[in-house]
Amino acid sequence: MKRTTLVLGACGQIGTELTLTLRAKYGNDAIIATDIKEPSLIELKEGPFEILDASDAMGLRAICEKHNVHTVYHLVAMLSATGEMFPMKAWDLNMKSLLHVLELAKEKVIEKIFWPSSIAVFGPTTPKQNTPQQTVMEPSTVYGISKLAGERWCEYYFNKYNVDVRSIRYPGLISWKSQPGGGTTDYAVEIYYKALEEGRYTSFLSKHRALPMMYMEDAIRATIELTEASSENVKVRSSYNLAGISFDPSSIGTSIKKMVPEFELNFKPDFREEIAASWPESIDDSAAQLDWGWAPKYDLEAMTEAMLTNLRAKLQLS
Ligand code: AKB
Repeated sequence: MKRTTLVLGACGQIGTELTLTLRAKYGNDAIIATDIKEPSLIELKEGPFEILDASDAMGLRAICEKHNVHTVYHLVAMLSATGEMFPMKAWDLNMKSLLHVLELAKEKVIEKIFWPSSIAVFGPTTPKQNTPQQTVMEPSTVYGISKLAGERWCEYYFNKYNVDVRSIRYPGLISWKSQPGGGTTDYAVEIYYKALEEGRYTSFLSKHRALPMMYMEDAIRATIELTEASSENVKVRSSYNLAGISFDPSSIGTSIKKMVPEFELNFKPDFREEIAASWPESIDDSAAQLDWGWAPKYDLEAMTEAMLTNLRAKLQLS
């Protein structure tokens, strides 16, 4: 039986696009999609799909054995804003599911893992501009604490048990095919929907609150490039810094206005402002550039054009 690739959290913002991209590349049957719920996007059912709670160790093992899984893309997590409402649930889900996958790799049931970390591993004491790969890391959210602990576990399993685990510290991700949920950077997706549907948006982050962000196409490419890079080039086994675009609500508003001149942007910061204020504004990703050749393609203007064009078609707006 051929070895397959498993996506955990295939119905999520990243999981949806990663599953579709991997299936286009390797064929539907080579990619096993799993999630705790049935997919709303019918395309996800065009290949194998299994209902799975990623914190269920036995269920996960059974699916890996049944499908002879080689590589697991672990994309299950409770994000920063929801995590602050349900701290214990966030810790439980984020840690348990990762440790189950690491154990399966240690036992050689599977061979390779991709697991996402986040800019949330950084905190208020981290340098804000051009945040280095190695720096002060004192996260102030449960999500950030769980991601930092996860990074330490990944490096530990690599050093102790030779587990082939790879990871990226994702910035905020912007996509039109699937929506994010429960993150602090979600405003940068909502703003495009509201611009087209209502012509106005009220940002829950303040006008000049800049954050590192990335268009989904770049993020998916980075994810696959790192996972498929030859092992000796993957020198960081905790998680790689990854940079795309850095912008604040005001600049994304200006870029939208160029294509939707009537667009009106207002600001009403809520609890997410404090989370955002604890994160970097821009990221130094020279290690990713050097080790596995990372280079983003999208800047703010190119992303805005892609988002508005694709969303117009998706929402059937003229
Ligand atoms: C969030 O806002 O929680 C996520 C992230 C930056 O990891 N998008």
